Amino acid sequence: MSAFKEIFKAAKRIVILSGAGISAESGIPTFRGSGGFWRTYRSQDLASYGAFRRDPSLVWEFYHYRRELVFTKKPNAAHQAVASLEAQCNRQVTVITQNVDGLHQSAGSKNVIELHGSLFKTRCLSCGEIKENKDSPICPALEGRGAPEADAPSRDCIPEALLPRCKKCSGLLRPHIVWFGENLETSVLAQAGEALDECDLCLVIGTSSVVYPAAMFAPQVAERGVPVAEFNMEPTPATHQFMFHFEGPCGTTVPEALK
Ligand code: BJW
Ligand code: ZN
Repeated sequence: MSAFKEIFKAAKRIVILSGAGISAESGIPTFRGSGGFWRTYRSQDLASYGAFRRDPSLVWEFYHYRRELVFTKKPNAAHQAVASLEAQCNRQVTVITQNVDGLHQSAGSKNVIELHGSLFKTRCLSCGEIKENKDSPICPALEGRGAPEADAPSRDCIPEALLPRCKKCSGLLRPHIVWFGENLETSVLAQAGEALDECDLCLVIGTSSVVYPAAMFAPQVAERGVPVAEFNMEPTPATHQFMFHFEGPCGTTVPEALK
């Protein structure tokens, strides 16, 4: 920790790459842990365009559940420590998050790149319009739906006409989230690339480092000799490439490292 703190004190351009683990202590389940199921589905089963086309009602129930869950959650000490870092005006801090929950922004972080989109944005399948949407519920037909338990009673599909629709052209809306097999937005990737190329310290918080392209960001930074510190409950496939690994709940380890 003392070696890290020396480097941290001198760093001027810091990138924070976060994943689901940073929100775990806020009560939001991670993807690959034991809480990674919704009913009997893993996120890979529902987070794809194919799944949405096959059963938009089921996929919207899944996202409705997660939106409503996040409405009840607050940022934790790790999000707050990251936000306080940005508030110190002598350095440039960029948060690159894989999370779609908006908790970095709720904690006060301003310079946030959302790599995988947001639970609180929709995209129209017909006209392409992207809009912020914090309605609760997102449409009347989803009210009371989305129970996560494996034995939740099965209910009829919601007809497409009653799922979230575009106010401009009445096309079907989808969550503005990057699903498996979809490309990340070019402009978002470019912004992330610029911050990663310029940083002199990178903190990797609560990600399993298995989903690409985000999984290669920090190893690439480490390859050009920049210190990378990983904060995780356990080692990941990328740990051996990093200068520091702080094991434990990031709600404790991150504030301790950044104070
Ligand atoms: C704690 C903690 C505490 C817990 N404190 N720590 C190259 C090679 C192989 C495959 C591919 C490749 N390039 C692309 C692919 C395919 C695919 C991919 O990577 N698959 C892998 C699984 C193998 N990638 C894509 O499809 C991407 N698209 C793309 O690259 O397009 C071009 C292309 C397509 C196809 C082929 C080739 C090129 C898009 C990826 C989009 C990811 N989307 C998801 C779902 C979003 C939907 C939603 O939210 O509903 O995003 S997947 C899911 O994983 C979600 C997350 O953002 C992402 C990362 O997960 P994360 O954040 O790391 O969470 P976990 O749960 O995995 O880990 C939590 C960690 O926290 C753990 O390590 C815990 O220990 C730790 N932790 N509590 C500290 N308190
Ligand atoms: Zn539209």
